[in-house]
Amino acid sequence: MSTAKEHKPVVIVGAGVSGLALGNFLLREGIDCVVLERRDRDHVERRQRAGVIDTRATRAFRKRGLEDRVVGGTPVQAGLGFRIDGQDRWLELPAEEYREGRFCPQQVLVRNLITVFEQDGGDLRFGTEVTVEDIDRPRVRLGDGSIIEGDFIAGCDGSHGATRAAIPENRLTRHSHEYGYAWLVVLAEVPAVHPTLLAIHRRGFAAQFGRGPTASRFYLQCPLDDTAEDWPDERVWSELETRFGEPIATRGPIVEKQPLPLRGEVLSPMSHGGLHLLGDAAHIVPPSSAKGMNLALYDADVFAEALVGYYRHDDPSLLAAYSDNRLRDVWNYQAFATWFTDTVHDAGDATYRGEFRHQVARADFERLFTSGPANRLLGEFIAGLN
Ligand code: RFL
Repeated sequence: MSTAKEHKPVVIVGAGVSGLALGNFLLREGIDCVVLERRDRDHVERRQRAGVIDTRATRAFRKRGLEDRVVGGTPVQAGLGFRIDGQDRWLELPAEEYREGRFCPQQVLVRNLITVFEQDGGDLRFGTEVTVEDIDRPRVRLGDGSIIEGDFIAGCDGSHGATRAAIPENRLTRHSHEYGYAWLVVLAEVPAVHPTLLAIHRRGFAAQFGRGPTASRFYLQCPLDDTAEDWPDERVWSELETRFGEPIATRGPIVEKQPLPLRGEVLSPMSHGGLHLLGDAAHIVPPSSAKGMNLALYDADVFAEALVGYYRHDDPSLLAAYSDNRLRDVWNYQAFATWFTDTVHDAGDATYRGEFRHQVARADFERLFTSGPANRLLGEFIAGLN
């Protein structure tokens, strides 16, 4: 086993959106870093999840001259398409805040980030499983036994990664929330008829999101103990048709089907000695809020600024404030995620949380159509500008 040792100022663990965005941001600033990823390139480039880069995240790329090279896709619509008990209702949202967001599947963003990072001379190593040896004097071990020491470790390795696991339990508080239901997450080779459609129905929430020209993500609210075997393809299609109140135009192959319990989580603080957490390693929001990928990008934006202060201006204050600043923002978006998720689910199937919550959610939902301030607030959260 090799005992080779190298030094990199910033050791980034994980080549998902947060790690790759951070790597690119640092490269633009001339700050040396390495991105270490345990999976192979093909796996990382094919992983399908989010579909929208919001206005604030788009701006983080633009201010560094990366928007044209990294952010693909068409502008998002200035509103949300709902189908409530089979009736269409279009919720118009403030157009100016939306204009800069893009429909861009996560795997397209990741592919572009990898390409740009490599074109610009970045050090990116796939197939490299990392374990963290020390977070106070930052030091990681790679699968071949070699060591990399750094000034900082950026923990960008998701909720099951090695960096959060390296933090002693007595230095960390985990705040978590279970929503009490799951989504059956379905990926199908079917073009999206509607770019985004959210169905509120007595049988449960359902949604469809386009994922590029030939694929769609469908989501079906289901009980926590449901398994993929409970949902043969025929049941998926017929339940979607019931909740959407229309036939599915094309029933293409279903390529992925898995239940995902909806939950929220925040790890506090996000900084521990030389280790700083970003993205899902630090916080989880339910996919219903469409904020997980975007929060990961906000973290990368703020952490990169902090490192620029440290290395270029000899000013460690932003780094010292990173955790507090990010946690304030993360809780704000957890508040949005909780409210939005509760509202669109409780307004449908009352069997999970009762008729009282159902009526409250219907009232909350109606306010979005009748109150300018409520409508604007939703628009700001969706754009990432609140
Ligand atoms: P990632 O993207 O999971 O990347 C973490 C990377 O770390 C690697 N890794 C390691 N590498 C080296 N050594 C180790 N020991 C390692 N351990 C792990 C992993 O292989 C991986 O490559 O985390 P990051 O960067 O924090 O990004 C977070 C986002 O990916 C996530 O929040 C979003 O995908 C969440 N999400 C959505 N976000 C949105 O903004 N809008 C959406 O519409 C949306 N839809 C979704 C979603 C997540 C979903 N799932 C599967 C949970 C829909 C779904 C179904």
